[in-house]
Amino acid sequence: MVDTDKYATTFAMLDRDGDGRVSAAEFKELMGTLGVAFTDETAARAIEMMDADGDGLVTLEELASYMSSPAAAMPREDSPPASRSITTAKADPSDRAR
Ligand SMILES: [Ca+2]
Ligand SMILES: [Ca+2]
Repeated sequence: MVDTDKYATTFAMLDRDGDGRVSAAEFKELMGTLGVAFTDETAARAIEMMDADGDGLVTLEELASYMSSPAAAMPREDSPPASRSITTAKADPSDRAR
């Protein structure tokens, strides 16, 4: 189980139109407001990394499980997500007790 509450605020920031899903465009826009210039491609890649079911949109649950996974890291330009398949899905939840 993932503590989605912990990421609800972050998710709300990302989900600019409030439809419960974050698109690459929304991600890019958010990064832009944070002063980080993301290209469409970089934003799409970041979404891909978090998009567990591959529908191109990130839900709060996907964001939460991505953020709480040990593999969580910002996308690097030299490491396309396709080459780092998520095989640790069943790994120890490594629950960080507060
Ligand atoms: Ca949205
Ligand atoms: Ca998805």
